[in-house]
Amino acid sequence: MKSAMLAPPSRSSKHYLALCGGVGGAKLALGLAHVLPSDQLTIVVNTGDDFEHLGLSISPDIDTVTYTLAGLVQPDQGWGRSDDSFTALDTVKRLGGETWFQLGDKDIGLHLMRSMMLDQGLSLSAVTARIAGRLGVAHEIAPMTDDIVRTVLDTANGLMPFQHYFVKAHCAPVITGIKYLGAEKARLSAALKRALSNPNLSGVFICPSNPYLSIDPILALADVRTMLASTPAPVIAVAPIVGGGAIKGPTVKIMRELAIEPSAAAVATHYIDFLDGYIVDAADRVVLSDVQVIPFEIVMNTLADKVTLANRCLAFSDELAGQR
Ligand code: FO1
Repeated sequence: MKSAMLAPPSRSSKHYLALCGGVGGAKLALGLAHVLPSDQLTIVVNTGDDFEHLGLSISPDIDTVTYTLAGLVQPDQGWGRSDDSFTALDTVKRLGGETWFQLGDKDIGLHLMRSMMLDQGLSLSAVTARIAGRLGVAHEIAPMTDDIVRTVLDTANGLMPFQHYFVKAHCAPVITGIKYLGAEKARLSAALKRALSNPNLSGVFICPSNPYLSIDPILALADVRTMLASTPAPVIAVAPIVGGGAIKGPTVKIMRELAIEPSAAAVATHYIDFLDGYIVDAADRVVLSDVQVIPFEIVMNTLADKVTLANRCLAFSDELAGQR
């Protein structure tokens, strides 16, 4: 819990930062984008899942957030484009290429453009901003870094690249550790640095993404944990676990394998050096000294759920700032 507190800035000058991964995080990011004007929100996305595949530069979490905010995401799976076709991948299969990573035709169009712009020397930040703008997203979506960081899993069979573990192997291998290769030397993206040092920063929201696979790569960047611990803005996390089960994905499996009790409380403890507020499901009784915990409906199925939770996050940040 931080002690240095500033008087809250006037409403119109407030700025907020959301840190997120893919599907779960994108839901809260969408809610925040619905309730905040575009100049008051920066969404910084994990790039540890990025990889080069079939000659393309793929940034799955950035694309999930972008498609979600653009209203283009495939709604059942929460990633990829809605109404996509797989003609290109059929050809890849016929020619003996790898098809374990589902790339739709519309999605491939985006990856072609990203790959070309990166090859031309544009930064991932510039490419992300250009794509989001072209798809009609007004809010700022930025990678955590323009440098290369790659999440790899330590398994009994050696190190596995993230997408090989997550998609190709369906998260089945038992993991003994996680590494974020390149993170210690990677520089923060301009958007992340700007948001964290913005004197009007009024709240940082850690979205309900996988703490170890999606948020930790961001926290592994030099100085991010220290900057979160020292910002006068309240830092609030939304639990990715409800009643001891992950809302989505392998969070609980990973926690067990890393010998961490799979609970909402354990996730808060993971963030304890910078956390001011924690939003949990009413089923989870979490008591933490120096962190205010509030129960709320955190499972977001509908747009209304996302907007309601986003509004609660904003009100909570006001409440915490007001207590300082
Ligand atoms: N996730 C899967 O489980 N299977 C896939 O084939 C898959 C393809 C894919 C293509 C583009 C994209 O942007 C995301 C895609 N994802 C797929 C999601 C992604 O692998 C993960 O959800 C994230 O990396 C974890 O946040």
